[in-house]
Amino acid sequence: MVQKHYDGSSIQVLEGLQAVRKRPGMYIGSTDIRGLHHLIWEILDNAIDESLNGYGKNIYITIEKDNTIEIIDTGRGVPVDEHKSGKSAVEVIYTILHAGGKFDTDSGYKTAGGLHGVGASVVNALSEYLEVTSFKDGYEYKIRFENGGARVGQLEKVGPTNKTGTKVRFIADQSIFESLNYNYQTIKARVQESAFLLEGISFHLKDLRNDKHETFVYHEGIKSFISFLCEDHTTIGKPMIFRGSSQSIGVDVALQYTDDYSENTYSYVNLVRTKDGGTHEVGLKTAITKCINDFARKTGFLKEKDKNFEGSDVREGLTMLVSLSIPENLLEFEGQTKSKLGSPLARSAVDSLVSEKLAYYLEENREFGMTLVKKIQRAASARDAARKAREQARQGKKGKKLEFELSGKLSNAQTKNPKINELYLVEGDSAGGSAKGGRDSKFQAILPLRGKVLNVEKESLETVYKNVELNTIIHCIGAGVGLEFDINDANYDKVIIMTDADVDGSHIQLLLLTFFYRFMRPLIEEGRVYLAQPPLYKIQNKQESHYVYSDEKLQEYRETMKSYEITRYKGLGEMNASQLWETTMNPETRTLLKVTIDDAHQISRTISLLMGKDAEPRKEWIGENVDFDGIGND
Ligand code: 28G
Repeated sequence: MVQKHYDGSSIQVLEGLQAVRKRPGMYIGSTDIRGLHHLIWEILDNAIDESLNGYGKNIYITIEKDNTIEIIDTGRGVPVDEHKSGKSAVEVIYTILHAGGKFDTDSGYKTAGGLHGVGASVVNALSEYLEVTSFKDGYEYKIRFENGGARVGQLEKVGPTNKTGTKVRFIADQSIFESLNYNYQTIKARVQESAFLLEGISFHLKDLRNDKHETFVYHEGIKSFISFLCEDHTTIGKPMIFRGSSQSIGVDVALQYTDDYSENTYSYVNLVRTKDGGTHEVGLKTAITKCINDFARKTGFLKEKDKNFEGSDVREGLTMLVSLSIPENLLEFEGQTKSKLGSPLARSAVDSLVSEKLAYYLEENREFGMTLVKKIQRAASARDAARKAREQARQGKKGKKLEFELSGKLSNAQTKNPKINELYLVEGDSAGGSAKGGRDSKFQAILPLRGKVLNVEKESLETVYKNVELNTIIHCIGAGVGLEFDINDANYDKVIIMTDADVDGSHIQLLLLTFFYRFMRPLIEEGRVYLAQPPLYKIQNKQESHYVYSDEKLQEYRETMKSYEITRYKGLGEMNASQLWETTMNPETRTLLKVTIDDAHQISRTISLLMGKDAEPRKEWIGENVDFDGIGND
């Protein structure tokens, strides 16, 4: 590896850390839990960069009881040599904001941090304290900052060591962040994803708040990743792994068919997820469709008069993973969040690699190829049937007579203001009755759900489009469904799922969320899907009475109130109309949880797992993964 000469002077001095503290959102997006996790990603990305450059095979991440985050890599140690300003390199890195992200990497590949990285100094600016220890060239060095990046003492040469690497410890600043309550699942998902993409690097994750620890290391990289993504699904054939490079773009592709109806794409550029896709995904999908059609014709399955299979038929049940490494000079991103790849060369690189290797694979595995073509043929016929059913559903949207049955009866709002109106989806007729009685009928609409909600992850499109319960919801929201969904036509500003606080209730929540995720995704993306929060208890004595929404709060009241009586609400039906209004529906006093799906792949992967008979993992998962961050009187 060619090493550039480093004297610490190339780092540009731009602005003080004070600017970061004044407007943290500009640097890390927000000061909620998402922004909080950003601090970890920032430091972790630096550790990952170092190991990607070939230095260090282990990375340690620890969440401590006092919310200290400790990250250690076993690389070369962050440089401590003196900069011409008189500051050490490590101090410069941790106190000076860098223009356009981070310093160059050794290899010319801007990696993880290079894409969204704002630099370690931003983390320092937003920390109560931050300590960096560098184990470098035989010595241990340490520097400490407090209160948003003010150095405390000097860079200290602690003494000799035979270790090499970097250790960073920090506590996020309480006065800046809404909470320091790190989510283990969020961190785990990110760490595990990095471990898949960084074949052979071990990630040791520890949570000292509850003595959890896990190590992630995968020696088969994306092959392990795709198997993991499909592990709870019935696979068809083996994972197909294609690897190569063209025009200095490294391409890694993994494909796995399952008997599911949905398709999933995971694309990465220099280890960062490109959730809005881009040219690499286009190249991949074009190549797959082309190869399969070629194969179907070559084998005589498709005759001359037959039409080609469409991409969506070819991709039914297909999970696709594509990971590129692109040198910095070829990187182009698009879109508001810069998470869509624009590089034209990425398209041709992926297309040519997959075209060549998939054609060869099908040739070598003819029997599998034939099974696949038959499956795709079935998908194509089902698509025709679904199209007919969907046209019916769309007629509903345009207000024509419906040719299918609607389930419950919508009690609509009196005004028609899509900017303020709310649709409550309520579990069961009896709770539906109370909700109707209690609501503010000016802007709140109630739709009681009667039947079971379909698990859309398990059913064909045709079944979904014919399902009475879902059709009723589609019809009420009025914005179409699937490809035709147009959020501008939605009749409601908020869709609020209101279920009992029990296992069945959480099951219904999950099924509805799955449906919205698969068929009305913009509704979730725009933060318009909510979960109502009915109280779990009422505690009262002669002096006072309170509705209680959590077990912790109940415990608090128990400790402060003298004699009391507790009512446990098992279901919505146990509250009368005015209680339901007061506790759960009144915008002045209610708590709504906004559903934001942080990690779409986690949801789609987890849903089938959770739909089993075991209720515990499901409840736990909802608690930990659906981001309940829109608390309060929105
Ligand atoms: C533990 C948590 C976070 C890091 C290093 C190692 C070097 C380095 C980091 O250099 C400046 C600019 C481009 C090379 C590089 C050490 C070369 C020689 C490094 C980390 C120099 C920064 N010796 N390890 N930065 N580059 N780990 N972990 O931050 O040319 S940052």
